[in-house]
Amino acid sequence: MAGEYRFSFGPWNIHEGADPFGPTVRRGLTFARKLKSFKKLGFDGVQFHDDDAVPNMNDLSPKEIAKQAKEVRNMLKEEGLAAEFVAPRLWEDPRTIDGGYTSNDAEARQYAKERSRRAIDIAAALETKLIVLWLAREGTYIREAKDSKQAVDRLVTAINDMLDYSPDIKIAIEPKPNEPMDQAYIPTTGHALALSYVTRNPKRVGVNIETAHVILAGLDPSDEMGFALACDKLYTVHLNDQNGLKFDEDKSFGSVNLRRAFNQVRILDKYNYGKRGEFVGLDVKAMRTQKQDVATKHLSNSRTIFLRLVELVRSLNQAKVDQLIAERDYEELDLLILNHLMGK
Ligand code: 3MF
Ligand code: MG
Repeated sequence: MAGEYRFSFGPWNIHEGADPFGPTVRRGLTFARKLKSFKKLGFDGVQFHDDDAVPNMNDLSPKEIAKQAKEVRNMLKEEGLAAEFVAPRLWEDPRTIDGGYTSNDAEARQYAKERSRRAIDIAAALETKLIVLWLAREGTYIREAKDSKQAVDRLVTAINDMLDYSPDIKIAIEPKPNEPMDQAYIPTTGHALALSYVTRNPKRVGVNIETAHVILAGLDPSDEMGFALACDKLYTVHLNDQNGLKFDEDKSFGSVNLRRAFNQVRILDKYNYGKRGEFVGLDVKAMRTQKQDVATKHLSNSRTIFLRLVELVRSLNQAKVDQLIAERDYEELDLLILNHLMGK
């Protein structure tokens, strides 16, 4: 069963444990060292920010960027790994303090456009067609700072530019309702898919659904996945977990609410997610308390839980489920699911 699914994570998921209130608590590992751990942990795919692949890209010409990215592609090949996607990291540069695509400053918007094109070049060099857009700073801290209609028009312009720049790529928007901004312009799957339909080529614009982001929006992750599947737009997922409405926690998959995790796996497995090459992507963070030599368990554990939940999904007595639905006895169905999750 493990072989039916291919798993991915990003190098930022192995990290030093700094948080807004305290410094790093673990040694940093080089990108090359991190790459060595993918296969050992049971992963075949690597998610990239553009500058994970080419760290100093702002100082390089497009040609130099492509050359460095090709070296990374060779490193991946040596490890037997594939790049899953490249995401332009538009939230760290001083020019994008007020956002990239939706900034009020035309120079910042120009930078965001150029940077996105370079991310697409990097994706080509890494041999992936998927671009993820986490629209981190495309929002506001106060309502009056930007014009919301104009902001969405600008997002469409930016996405159209990327689609025109490369006929090969597909774009997966990763919605998130808040953090770092107070209000993000594309907070949910519904917003992302509506945005897709006003771009030049809706067939190439879909979503990356992250469990924690959906929970922060007060919605159900498996329902959001079902929505995207119905629109044939679930290009990838960022599985993790989230304990209520607080900062984005990126906890291990299933660690807060096993039933919620079960239902995500259930909808994915039912509708053959992965059969067209989609990865089961994780976006999980090790707890700050975790010691150096055991600071990748959040990754292997999340993968293990996913696979155990696949078993549970497939061993659920579906005939019984159907019967209880027909009888409209949802109390009994509730108990059936809870018992099943408890191994009874
Ligand atoms: C933020 C995120 C990001 C994105 C990543 C890829 C750091 O909440 O989830 O992870 O997933 O940047 O776009
Ligand atoms: Mg994410």
